[in-house]
Amino acid sequence: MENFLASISLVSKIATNDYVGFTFFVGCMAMMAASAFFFLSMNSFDKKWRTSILVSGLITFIAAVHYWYMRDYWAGFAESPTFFRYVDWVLTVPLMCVEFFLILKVAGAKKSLMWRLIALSLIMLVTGYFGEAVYRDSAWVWGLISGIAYFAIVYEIWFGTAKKLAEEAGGAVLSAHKTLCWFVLVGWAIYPIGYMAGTPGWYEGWFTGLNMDVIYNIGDAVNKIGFGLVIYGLAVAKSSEK
Ligand SMILES: *C/C=C(C)/C=C/C=C(C)/C=C/C1=C(C)CCCC1(C)C
Repeated sequence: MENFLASISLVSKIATNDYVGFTFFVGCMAMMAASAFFFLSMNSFDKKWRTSILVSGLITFIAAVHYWYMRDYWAGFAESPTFFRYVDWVLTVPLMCVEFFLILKVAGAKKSLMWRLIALSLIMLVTGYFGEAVYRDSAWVWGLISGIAYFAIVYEIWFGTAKKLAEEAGGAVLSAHKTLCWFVLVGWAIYPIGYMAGTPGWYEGWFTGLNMDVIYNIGDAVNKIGFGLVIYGLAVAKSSEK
């Protein structure tokens, strides 16, 4: 009877040492709370900033929905939900590139900057998926290609056109841009660590004891919610200027 109830139950147990299950659960809740926060605060800002806050909310909302599924998937199969993970990223990381464009629009950012960042992010993620899910035996090669695309993004925002535009805009836009640059350099660097912890390769043993999903879950919380809060802070600063 008990087994029967367990098999039809909508809730699974989470063991006290199941850090993956725990971080999926908390991650899901945090993404939901962040989405409610961004959406509900939208109307208190000037029209110009509402789109940026909306995109912040969409990023955490899309993640919340994927975390809902990933939490369930992990509870049911005790396997990494790699497919859902990458679908989430393919939708949310390009939106983070859109955020860079939106805040730099005041300085005359062109759509080509946005599309360049989006294209690089898609190369980074699709090659990462190949290494993690399809061609695991050559994971390091795919990881390397992905890493090159990642550094191209870092270069563009730290030293390229995006940087010049941020300098032209100055003030709060420049300082928000700088903080976002740090998120991409340090916060996004969490992901290749997770990748190396979870795929076979010559780097095996570097990160033993670390779990790929736990690392990805921490990375997502830091980057998606943190990124959104930087944009929120910028909108607050800009709306109180006048
Ligand atoms: C909200 C999700 C975010 C910000 C995801 C970012 C993901 C990355 C920066 C992933 C990067 C990777 C590499 C640089 C090399 C190895 C493969 C990846 C895809 C894990």
